[in-house]
Amino acid sequence: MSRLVAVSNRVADPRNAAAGGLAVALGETLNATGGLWFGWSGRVVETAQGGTPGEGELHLQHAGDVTLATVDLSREDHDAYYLGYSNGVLWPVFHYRVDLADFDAGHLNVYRRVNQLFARKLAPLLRPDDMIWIHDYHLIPLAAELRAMGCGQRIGFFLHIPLPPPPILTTIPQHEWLMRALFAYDLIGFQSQADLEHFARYAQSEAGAEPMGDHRYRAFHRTVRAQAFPIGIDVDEFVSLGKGHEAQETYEMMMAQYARRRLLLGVDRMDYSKGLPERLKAFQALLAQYPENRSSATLIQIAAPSRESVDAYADLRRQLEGMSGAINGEYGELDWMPIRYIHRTTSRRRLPGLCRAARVALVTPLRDGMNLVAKEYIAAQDPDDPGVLVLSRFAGAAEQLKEALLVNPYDIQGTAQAIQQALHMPLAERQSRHQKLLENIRAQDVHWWSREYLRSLAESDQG
Ligand code: GDG
Repeated sequence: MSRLVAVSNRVADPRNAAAGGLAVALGETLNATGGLWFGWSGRVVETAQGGTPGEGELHLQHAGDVTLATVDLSREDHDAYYLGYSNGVLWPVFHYRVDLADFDAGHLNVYRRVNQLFARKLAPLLRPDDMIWIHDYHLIPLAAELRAMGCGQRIGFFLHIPLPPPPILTTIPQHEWLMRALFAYDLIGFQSQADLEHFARYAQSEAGAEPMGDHRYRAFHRTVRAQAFPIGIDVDEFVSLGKGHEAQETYEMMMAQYARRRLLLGVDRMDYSKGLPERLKAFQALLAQYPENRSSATLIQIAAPSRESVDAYADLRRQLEGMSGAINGEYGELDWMPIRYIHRTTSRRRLPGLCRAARVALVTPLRDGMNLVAKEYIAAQDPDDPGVLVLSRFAGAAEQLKEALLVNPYDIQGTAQAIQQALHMPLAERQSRHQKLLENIRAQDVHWWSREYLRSLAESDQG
């Protein structure tokens, strides 16, 4: 088997299961092939006033048989590449929020420069028969930069976020350059069929690509294979985390507090794509329309801090604080508050217990590549007495999780009705829905995802 070289904005030690989904997904193959994981070190180096941005220093570290190679970024590079272009243009537009994009040409130049820097640092570490797997929107042009330096290895890309349809994608002033860069890969992976269809439409209408069968498209003198590989979770890991002391303790604490009440749960990064204000409005509508839920239903909303130096995120925080305060003020009782809003990260070891104690999970993003919380909630349930997943039709996960209660998060009344239905769903229906959902997330777990992707990359014709 070829050595796997993984590239992503952030790098984690694959021996640490708590490092997250990607570490688990890539860890197996990285370990088996003595692989290399390359990315930004997470360190920002201040440059002297008036000084030029520094060339990032390369750090090599060993994590068992895996080599971690990371590069520092200067303050200027980090701000324009990470905050400015990746999270100020690509993140909003790819989540259909053109209104939040700041198309500053200077940011694009730095985005390109940082991708060139990564290519320069990575290329000397590569071997001729390596298989390279690049992740996410921060690194779209990396393969093109590597090709320009003469790298002929197989290179695959996986986009963790949605790809919007052409009328939205083409609002990016440099969309042609960006999409042309995708054709430097041998395989492009998307989260959903919808994203793949958007790519195919763009390739045909904007780049004149010819579909060549077997998921292949030819344009810009290169052939690329494009397929959907919905990412999953490590179900067994999450189940066993649920048996741990902290998860059990959390479950028991929640059950003791909510024995007579109904617990609803939302767990998200604080991000405007996650539909948090709409979710609070739907919960408010539930209390207004179905008064039996007053003094009874409580929504715990964890909004883990994220990208706080981007303006849109600070605005969202203020909005959520205002809304949860107003709803609690209007409906709260001496012994009951409708919303428990927590703007802090919760320990991962507690999450399965919290999920298991919640009768209903609200996973209602306005747009989401996949959404792993939906899958974690299913994995954490007691199959004999499972809770109900209310899921946005605009999450990639909705293509797979058909037995969830699918909602349009913009439809506040419709979402409130679905929550009411979830709260009153009979046991037999909860069990049968949960069983099918669990089968689904087990069949397409994170190990399936990386296996399928790497198999397809190994099989794709080069160029
Ligand atoms: C991107 C795409 C795609 C959340 N709050 C806490 C916490 N979390 C954990 C969850 C879950 C993960 O973070 C979030 O994953 P999501 O998939 O829900 O969302 P993004 O972060 O936006 O991820 C997304 C994903 O990439 C993978 O491809 O599914 O569509 O946007 O695991 O449990 N974990 C802890 N405390 C928290 O407060 N410990």
